[in-house]
Amino acid sequence: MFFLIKNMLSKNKKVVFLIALPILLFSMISFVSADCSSDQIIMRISAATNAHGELWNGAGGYSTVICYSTIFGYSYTGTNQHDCTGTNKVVGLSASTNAHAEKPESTSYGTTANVCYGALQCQSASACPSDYKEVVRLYSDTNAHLESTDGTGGYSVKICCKGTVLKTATWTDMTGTIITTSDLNDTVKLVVLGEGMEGSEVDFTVYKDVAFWWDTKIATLSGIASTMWQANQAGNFYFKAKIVDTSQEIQSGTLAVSSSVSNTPPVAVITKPANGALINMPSASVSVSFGQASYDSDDTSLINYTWDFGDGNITILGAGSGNTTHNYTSSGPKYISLTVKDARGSTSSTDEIGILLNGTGNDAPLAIISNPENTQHFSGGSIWFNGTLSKDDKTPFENLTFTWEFDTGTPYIANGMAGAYFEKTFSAGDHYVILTVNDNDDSS
Ligand SMILES: [Ca+2]
Ligand SMILES: [Ca+2]
Ligand SMILES: [Ca+2]
Repeated sequence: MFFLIKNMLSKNKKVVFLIALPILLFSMISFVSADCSSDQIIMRISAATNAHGELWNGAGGYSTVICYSTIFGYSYTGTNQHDCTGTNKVVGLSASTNAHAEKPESTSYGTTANVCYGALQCQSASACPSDYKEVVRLYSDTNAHLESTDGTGGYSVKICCKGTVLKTATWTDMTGTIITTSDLNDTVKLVVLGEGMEGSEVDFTVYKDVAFWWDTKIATLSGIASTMWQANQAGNFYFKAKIVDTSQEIQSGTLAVSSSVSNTPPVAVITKPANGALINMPSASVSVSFGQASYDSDDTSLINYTWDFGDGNITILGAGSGNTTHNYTSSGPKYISLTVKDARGSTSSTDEIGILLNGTGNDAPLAIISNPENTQHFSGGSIWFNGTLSKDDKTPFENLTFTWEFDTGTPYIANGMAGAYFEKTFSAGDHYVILTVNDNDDSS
């Protein structure tokens, strides 16, 4: 058709035609690059189906481009994206251009012309798992022609890849609520979100924003998608997060830390079972229900509950009721403690109770000091010691021997109520006391 026109045209018109040809070529090239910039090209294939393949920069200049940003819906921002890391192989090629392909699990082509990209994790499948994207298809596992994901050949070996990309970096409180301010000594979370990041380790670096000078590096932390930092100085802070072994880095917004400490620690309260409860254990195990009514005066929620059941088992519950059950497989006295943490990372002091699991044999007595409380402060005067919640499975209370050992002076030893409840005077300073209860029946 062009030939016919050429012969029919005058010399002037022929010149116009010769100019039009390079314009046409230029617009074809720019069409491809507008769809996929070269840094997003995973590889090229010679046609939409029944195609040979080449590397992203293969000499064939194949027009069908397998494009990261098109497939995943966002651009890969890391550098050296075409380097092979050992985990980012997409397919193997028999040569750098005009090549047959094999699935990423196969190694018969060696490593000279592997298609690799960014932090992709790829596998072959007949259908891609839901968290994977189909990138390209092969006719067979190896020595195969290729087609694009919209190719018409219906090729059965799908190359399925997961992208990894950082999308957002935010400061949150311990409940995950995004924050831009905190008070001094609050614990905050540094959180990154992205795609395909499951299990990826992230390096976090906290910087202090210093006006008219270089920003100061404050802390280097790491974690899987998030980490925690105690805001231990006032000022404006931001963090950078980088996926380990990749060049992908993202920067957060500002967290303004005030100069005042305002967080009141939460209070742990065990409500069930009652302190000093005797629970019968007629068989080898018994399930005990634990209830709590812990609270925090200035945070809306508690983020975790740490129960120590006194038999070597500890359970940490996340936000929620904080109630739990525990199955004991040994009888005798058990000393249970609860600590809770608030949304700004402050931990309560420990609430403690003791219970006696009454097994079929003779069990050791339960020793409970219900006054004074642990770490209680007194301003002079005498102190009443109360061990009346102590008990044994067989020996009556009046026959139990109470031995109170203090940090100074001789121990106080007496039976029954006289041993469980008495008054004593101390010098100023820190003191401690240890109570031992003996059932005079081989257990204490
Ligand atoms: Ca609080
Ligand atoms: Ca018993
Ligand atoms: Ca006993």
